[in-house]
Amino acid sequence: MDGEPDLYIGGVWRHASDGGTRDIVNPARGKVAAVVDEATPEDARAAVAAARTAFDDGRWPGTPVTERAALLDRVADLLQRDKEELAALETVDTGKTLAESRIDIDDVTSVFRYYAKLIGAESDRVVDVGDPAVVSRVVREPIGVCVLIAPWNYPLLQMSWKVAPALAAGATMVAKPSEVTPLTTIAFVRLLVEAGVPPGVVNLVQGSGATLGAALTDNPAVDFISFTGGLATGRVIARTAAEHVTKVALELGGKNPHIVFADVTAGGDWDAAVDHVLTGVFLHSGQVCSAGTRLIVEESVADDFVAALVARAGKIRMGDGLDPASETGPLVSEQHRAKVESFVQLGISEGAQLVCGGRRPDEPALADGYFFLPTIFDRCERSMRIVQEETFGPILTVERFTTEDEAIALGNDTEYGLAAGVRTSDPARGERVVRALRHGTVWLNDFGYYTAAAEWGGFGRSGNGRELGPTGLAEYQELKHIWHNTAPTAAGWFKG
Ligand code: TXE
Repeated sequence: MDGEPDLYIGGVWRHASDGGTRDIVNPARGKVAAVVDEATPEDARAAVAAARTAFDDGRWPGTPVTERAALLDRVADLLQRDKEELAALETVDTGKTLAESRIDIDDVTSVFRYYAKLIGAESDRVVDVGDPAVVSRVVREPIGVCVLIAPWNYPLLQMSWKVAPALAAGATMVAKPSEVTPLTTIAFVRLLVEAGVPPGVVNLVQGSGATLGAALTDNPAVDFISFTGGLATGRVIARTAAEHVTKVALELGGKNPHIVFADVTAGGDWDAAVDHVLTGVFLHSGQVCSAGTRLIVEESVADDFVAALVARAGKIRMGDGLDPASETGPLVSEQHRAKVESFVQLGISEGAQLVCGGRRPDEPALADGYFFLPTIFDRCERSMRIVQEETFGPILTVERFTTEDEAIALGNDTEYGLAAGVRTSDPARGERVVRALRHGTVWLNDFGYYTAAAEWGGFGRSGNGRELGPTGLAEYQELKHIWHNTAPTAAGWFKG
């Protein structure tokens, strides 16, 4: 950034080996905000090799757990010290509002604090094998060299969900942020260095996935790949990793249902339901893997519910995320907006009824950014591509149901399975429906919340593996069973 080297390999900040750079665009203004180094495959291979050396010589896996935990806590302190700076950088890079970026930095901090505590509390499992002479225990060891690939919608947050448990576990790593949004990850790695991460333990390369992908994933020196991104890329990575039998964890987005029963009027929670459906889909202009993009609403209240949504969607204030008056920002890039626009055309051609948005805003002040209005399609059918495919934009589709079974069937009619929401005033129905839905996170009378202590991940093609929680740490660990015979005698199996 600004002429400083941005690649961090083997404890040294470097420019790209071929001197290449990339322009990073502020999506609210359509202007270049920074120029960063663009790694070559040679740089990526050097980063993996550095992580391999740092793992194999034991400098991090051999560091006592208490020291690793203390380092994570120091990182958390530094994140809070630099919170405003990091939040502003995230806003410039992604377009999200400053309020959202600040929440992201707090989340990242809490993830570091959580794993600092968790790693300190872990203990070996003693197994009784029925022989007092044998001490048998199962211990956790770091998995080795990890490649951490993150997307552009929550750049620092998603990278930290990987880096924090990897560091806690004693693994070494190569971090590759999205080439669209690398700025906060570069700043974050500087904080890791300041906190005292030894050379080679965390390495950073940024650049196009298509160019760097093979060097990072088709590489026998890598033990684990944690990827968050699109389904198509996830498939490529899983296929490539299979060649080396490299363990892979994938978070590949979703097409998440938000089911609203007519009884939401009964308990007076109608307004909360409307509000959560609205926020669930239009926050960060829909660029959220768990966005509630499929409204599945009971027929008897559907017209009123959609009317209430349309009224509020029309009032959402779009603007530059740095402006405190903005409630939501632009799409991340011109290319991504073009993709969202093609989905709108698709919805119209499939016969869905466009009742709101579907175009760019008129305000001249927004003309240079990649803004797109909150969009609602009513009268959708489950077979439509606009209902089944992830648009990753501010597009809500509306389907209607008449029975609970039908609502569940619609909610499960997706190849994904990341998240779902259910709104009902009937707790028994709520529990029934929540248990019947095949999604990794299900919110009952709420939407969008998560915590460092609870697992995050998907069923179906939303991926495999989990982040956060104890399982998010276990991803970065191997289990080893140690059988120690303290009084060995001959087995006597062979008599000769
Ligand atoms: O993602 P990619 P894209 C979905 C969303 C979006 C679609 C495509 O629907 O429209 O994915 O977005 C790196 N080997 N999500 O194209 O390509 C890439 O450089 C190794 C859902 O931007 O999956 C970036 O760092 N890495 C998602 C990361 O993969 C490769 C969030 C993600 O980019 C690579 C974002 C390769 N061959 C988009 N190709 C979610 N789960 O939240 C690319 N990359």
